[in-house]
Amino acid sequence: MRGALIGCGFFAVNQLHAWADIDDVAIVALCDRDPARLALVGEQFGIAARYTDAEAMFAAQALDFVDIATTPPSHRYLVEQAARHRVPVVCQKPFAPSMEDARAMVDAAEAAGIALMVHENFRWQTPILAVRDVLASGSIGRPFWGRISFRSGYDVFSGQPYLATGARFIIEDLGIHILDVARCLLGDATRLTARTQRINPAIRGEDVATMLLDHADGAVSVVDCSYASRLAREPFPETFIEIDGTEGSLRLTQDYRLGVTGSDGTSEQDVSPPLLPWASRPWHNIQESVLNIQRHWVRTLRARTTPDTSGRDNLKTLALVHAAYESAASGAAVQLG
Ligand code: NAD
Ligand code: 89Y
Repeated sequence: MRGALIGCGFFAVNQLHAWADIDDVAIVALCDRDPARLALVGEQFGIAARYTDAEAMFAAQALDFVDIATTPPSHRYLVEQAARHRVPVVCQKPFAPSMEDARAMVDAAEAAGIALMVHENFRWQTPILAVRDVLASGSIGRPFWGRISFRSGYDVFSGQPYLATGARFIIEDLGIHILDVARCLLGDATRLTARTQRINPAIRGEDVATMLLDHADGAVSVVDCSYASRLAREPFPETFIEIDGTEGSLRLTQDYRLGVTGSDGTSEQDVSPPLLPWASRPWHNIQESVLNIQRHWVRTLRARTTPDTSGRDNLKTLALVHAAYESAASGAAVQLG
């Protein structure tokens, strides 16, 4: 499969390493409007076909897919361009700055008959896959309560300086992942209530968010995230999960320990992600999920099936993000359609 990547920034390097690990897939062209970034990443990965303009790349290259790794303001324009060229597309999260843009992107892909997957990778982390397996086994029964929690004091601004300058920060950047994990584990939400705080005075947006979700089948969850939490042992980028079910409970705790209590008693296992050769701690958990989601994309593209985090599916995750900001602003609960 011949792929191209647009946006050779901070995170795209992980995506390029992961593509290189997948058999029969080659990234044959790169695009970035910044010539210095384009040259640096092109040299690192030995990719000679380089473009500063995506239209020129689509016109010149025969592609089986394109991977969009730019920040959200360019996502709609680039996804619609890919759709015009009938090239299947993977697009980084956050899918779009507005629901209107996101719906237009889904419509454009469906009208062109191309696959569209959002690179929503946290649900593909090895420890979270282990939690999904426990739920699927039925050993804790029907989940009725959950907490999905990501609290850290890690300096994300050094690698991603734009995160400090936007009016919105943690829900849009990080909360989106754990809201997606909540959906994936406990099903779609019907109502959301949120509170936000800004603790770090050096940034513009909120860096703490606390959300309460009502799920369609009756479960309730607390989804909370913080980049203002100074902890005894920095857990970045681990997501902690607590789920209580009718027959037992599970707890995913620090250092990737998964405890499960069911009718057979309690067990605990290490569900650490592997350290891939190109990965580095503490990012290796996120980095391995990039490989997992990209493998999923290749499988679904070959089989002509719909990826789990398709553009249409991701509208529901993005709706939770927008509902959270709306609820935090009004103080009221937001009903989800
Ligand atoms: P970045 O700013 O480092 O890189 C973006 C690159 O895109 C830049 O080199 C920029 O020049 C280029 N670009 C922007 N608009 C372009 C256009 N129209 N045409 C060509 N090139 C263009 O950003 P980043 O930190 O790498 O983040 C990129 C995306 O990845 C963001 O949406 C971010 O939220 C996401 N991200 C995801 C994860 C994850 O785990 N899924 C982790 C980190 C970042
Ligand atoms: O951009 C964010 C993401 O998607 O995962 C972690 C991150 O890099 C910083 O919050």
